[in-house]
Amino acid sequence: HDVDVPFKKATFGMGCFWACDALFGAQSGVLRTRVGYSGGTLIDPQYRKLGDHTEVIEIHYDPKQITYEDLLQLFWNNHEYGLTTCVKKQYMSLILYHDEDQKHMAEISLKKEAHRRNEQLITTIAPAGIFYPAEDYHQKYRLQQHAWLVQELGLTPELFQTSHLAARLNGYLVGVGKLEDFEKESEKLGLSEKISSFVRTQWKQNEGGSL
Ligand code: MHO
Repeated sequence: HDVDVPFKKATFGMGCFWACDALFGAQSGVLRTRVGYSGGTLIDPQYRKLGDHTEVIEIHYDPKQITYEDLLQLFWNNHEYGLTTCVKKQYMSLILYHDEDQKHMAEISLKKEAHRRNEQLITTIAPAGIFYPAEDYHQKYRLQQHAWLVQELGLTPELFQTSHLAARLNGYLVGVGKLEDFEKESEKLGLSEKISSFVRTQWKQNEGGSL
């Protein structure tokens, strides 16, 4: 279920975290993802009591396969409510950096993006603080809509936050990533033919749709 290589973390808020989870989960170089609440001060936020927190995704990535710049590009291009209108804090555009390099790259990329769009962007860049994982039912939300799949793969609530396989399938099922990548990795992931063909069909049905 997991891939044991050195990794870095990236944390972004860009709208409802279900969509981000799917978007990043199927990018090559992304090892695992989890969704949660961060950026605010309330202790132990919950979905129904978020306080000043934002819905965010925490990505673990292999910097040899995907760069922080690549992740930032996906960030800029996939906001649920755009980059210019203020939305409530729950869905704000937020980059939480994990080190000075990330801070620097985020600042440069914000400037470039604002220039390219010729607009003032509302994105906030801040240091990553405490990340509170969201409730189990929010993790790998798209995958969890297929109970039989969850069962056949032996996915537990804990694995929803740590499993490489869960992250990949959660994206592929809604048509994210490349089908050829899926074909290449389906064997490595140890998927049965039944599961592979189901994922393939879902990918084709959902490709290019909303996440
Ligand atoms: N529009 C979504 C928001 C959920 S997301 C976890 C809904 O159906 O409630 O904020």
